[in-house]
Amino acid sequence: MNQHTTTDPSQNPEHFTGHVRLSKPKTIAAGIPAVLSSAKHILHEMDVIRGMKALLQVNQKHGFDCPGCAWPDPDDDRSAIAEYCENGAKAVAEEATSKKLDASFFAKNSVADLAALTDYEIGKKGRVAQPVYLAPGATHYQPISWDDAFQKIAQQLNALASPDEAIFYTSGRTSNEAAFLYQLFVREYGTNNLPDCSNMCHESSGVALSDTLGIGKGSVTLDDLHKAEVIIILGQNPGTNHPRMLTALQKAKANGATIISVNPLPETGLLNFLNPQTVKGIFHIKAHLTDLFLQVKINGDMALLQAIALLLLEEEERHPGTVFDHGFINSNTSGYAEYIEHVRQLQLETLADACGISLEQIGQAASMLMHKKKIVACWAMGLTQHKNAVDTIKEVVNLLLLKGSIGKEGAGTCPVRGHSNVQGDRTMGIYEKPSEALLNKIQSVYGFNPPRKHGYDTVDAIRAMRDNKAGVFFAMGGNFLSATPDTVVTAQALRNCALTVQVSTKLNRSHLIHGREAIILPTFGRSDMDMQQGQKQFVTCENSMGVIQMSKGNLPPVSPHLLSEPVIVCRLAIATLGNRSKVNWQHYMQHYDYIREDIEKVIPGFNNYNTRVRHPGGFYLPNNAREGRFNTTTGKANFNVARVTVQQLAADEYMMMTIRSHDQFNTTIYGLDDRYRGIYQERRVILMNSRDIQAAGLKPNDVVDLVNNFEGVERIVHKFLVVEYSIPEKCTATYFPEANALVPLNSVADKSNTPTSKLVVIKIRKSLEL
Ligand SMILES: Nc1nc2c(c(=O)[nH]1)N[C@H]1C(S)=C(S)[C@@H](COP(=O)(O)OP(=O)(O)OC[C@H]3O[C@@H](n4cnc5c(=O)[nH]c(N)nc54)[C@H](O)[C@@H]3O)O[C@H]1N2
Ligand SMILES: Nc1nc2c(c(=O)[nH]1)N[C@H]1C(S)=C(S)[C@@H](COP(=O)(O)OP(=O)(O)OC[C@H]3O[C@@H](n4cnc5c(=O)[nH]c(N)nc54)[C@H](O)[C@@H]3O)O[C@H]1N2
Ligand SMILES: [Mo]
Repeated sequence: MNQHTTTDPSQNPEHFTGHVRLSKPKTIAAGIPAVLSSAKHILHEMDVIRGMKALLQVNQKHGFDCPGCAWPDPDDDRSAIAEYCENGAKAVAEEATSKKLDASFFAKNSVADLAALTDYEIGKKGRVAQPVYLAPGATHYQPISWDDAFQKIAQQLNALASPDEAIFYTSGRTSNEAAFLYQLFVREYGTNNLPDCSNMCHESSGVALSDTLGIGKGSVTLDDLHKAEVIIILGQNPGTNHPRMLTALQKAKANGATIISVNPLPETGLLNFLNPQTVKGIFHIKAHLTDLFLQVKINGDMALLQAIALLLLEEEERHPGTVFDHGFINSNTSGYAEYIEHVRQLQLETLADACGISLEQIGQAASMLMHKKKIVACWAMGLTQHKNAVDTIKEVVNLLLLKGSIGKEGAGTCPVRGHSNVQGDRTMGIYEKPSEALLNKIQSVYGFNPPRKHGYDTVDAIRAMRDNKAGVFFAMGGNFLSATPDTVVTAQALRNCALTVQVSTKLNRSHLIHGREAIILPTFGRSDMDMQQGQKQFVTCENSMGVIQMSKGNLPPVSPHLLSEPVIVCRLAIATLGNRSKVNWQHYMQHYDYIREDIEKVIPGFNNYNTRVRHPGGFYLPNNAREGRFNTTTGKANFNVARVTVQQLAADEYMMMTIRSHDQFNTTIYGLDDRYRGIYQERRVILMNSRDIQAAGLKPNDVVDLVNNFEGVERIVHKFLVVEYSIPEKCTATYFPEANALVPLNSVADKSNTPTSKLVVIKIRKSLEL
């Protein structure tokens, strides 16, 4: 049998910190400890003045968009002192650090030395301060001029047998301006190989919502959330990953909303919240958020939703017209009869078994929804990263359609986005499967014929590099190696390339696992001041609710040798395409207003872009589902029929979900504590149910190895500490990215090709070597 083990620099070193401390999970999120934690992270990275200057600008109407999550800012009043959260402060501290990596750092530290560090240690080194180059066979990165760097990349790109042998990845922090230019360059160069982090994130939401509602984005505004009667939150941990959402939930509660949370873990922020930005919060008056917590089994959501639908149907049949919104269903939907026929066949007990929720609690959830008409459903990675993710999200839509809860105030879909501009990057055309409409528009505006063949998404890009079908890998941000599944396979894929290039703010493991040659191009982050031709520039971003806003950094960049992402793309395009190009790249570098003028010509919804985006608070993009129109193949909102499947497990097998701790942003590890879950100073942990620990002959604090076996390949990660936790039996949790080596490349969601990072089947073995 093939074996993929992890004693390889593509992984975090397999050792413990030796300082682990466990306490009871917290019952209340935020409050004063959150404020203290923000201050600690800021002061660790920079002096007080730089720190305050940065924080006072976060998410202000004339400031910069928080480099953390994509949660929207209030349209009206923003807290004058700080419209940010603890984890936003950590994101700013991490980015705006005054530590920098110059030539002497790279001369002193070999690539192998750096790869032997943990992700936490690598990230704390500081900002990359000038372009660096790793020659074939070299052990150290060395300085390179920008011109030489662009020449080397251009040469390699132009030497490929076909443009389809190059891959251009994007992470989700890239601004609209940079993203638009990047996809334009890539398409003029000749390929649609534009994988992005969305492929691993909300792709399943995009596919499900496009099929059912005709738009791959959520439909609600922040105001809808405030006005909802019921909010269901599935597979999301807002207390950690979208802390400002708690303020919106608190406001909704004050207006009378009921909140139902569906999660295998009793996540702290979902249960109770102390708002540190209000007087009540400071005086410790907590807001109780969740009214009903359903501790579902991993991937039990579809069964739960169908069980609720069955109870609603039974009541509707007893009292016709009291539960379902027939007016809405008749005029706006398609597939109702088939869907109801399917629900009628369902067995409540079987569904309850499949999701692990008692009949009593399912009944409570159904009665909370029964006579309500304004429902918002929020979800994130707990729904999207499963084999049946697309169908599960369609099941969420089914429920909203039955209740007429779409296209009206206080109701709708709320897939809560991850990276701060991941939604905007898609709007700008970062997509391996571009629409014909976009390509035709590019052709008519620029006069070149963009390639029509669809490109590689993230999983297919890894396969192509693994199989030597691609030779140049270029990343606009992100940490491809550590964020993707099957780390050992991805590492080999990157090593197969002739050249790997990373446009980055901070050092990460993707710089250390590289192609035959490698280049790091250092760039501005959100908080950096961007001057071009003596004029201060701003960029724009789209948040989770489709609001376009400007973002203007105000901190002096750590080094004079950084270039902005838009300028990097323009200079790369000039170096690569030369006279072949029909695009005036010089013009775009002079002032970003010129980029926005052309975005307006190509992308729908951006009319008067330069004027409207200068209005404080920006503007909303059109959203057909919000307006109650459904641009689907049927012209209506579509019900979907799907069958529940239950993961079969042998006696010694478990389901494992890979989740985020409170001290990380994806692969950037801010610190080693997961404060809300009561786990301190150690990330190599596996959360298990106490009965499972006992049945497996283990004890808390035992050291175990985790093994996945998929399609005849064994994947192993060593040395994880067993932690007893409130989680359903047969369900376990580890942190991303330490456990990514266990996620099989071929284990993906149907239709969206998203890796199934929330359900990996594992075995747990006691470690032999301690
Ligand atoms: N501070 C901080 N903020 C972030 C990020 C970060 O890393 N740190 N990442 C950003 C990004 S890119 C994203 S996509 C979002 C991620 O935001 P989340 O989706 O909240 O992140 P995860 O930690 O992956 O958490 C998934 C949640 O789903 C639950 N879950 C897992 N499997 C299931 C399941 O089968 N069913 C149900 N109902 N629940 C399940 C887990 O217990 C966990 O609470 O956050 C964004 N914001
Ligand atoms: N097992 C498992 N795997 C997962 C997930 C999971 O839940 N479980 N979640 C998935 C999800 S939801 C996502 S979104 C992906 C994330 O995948 P990525 O977006 O690729 O990863 P990040 O860790 O967010 O990238 C961090 C790096 O981005 C660079 N960076 C930061 N800011 C900027 C900037 O402004 N410009 C540029 N050019 N670079 C910048 C820094 O160098 C930093 O090291 O991971 C996915 N992988
Ligand atoms: Mo994400």
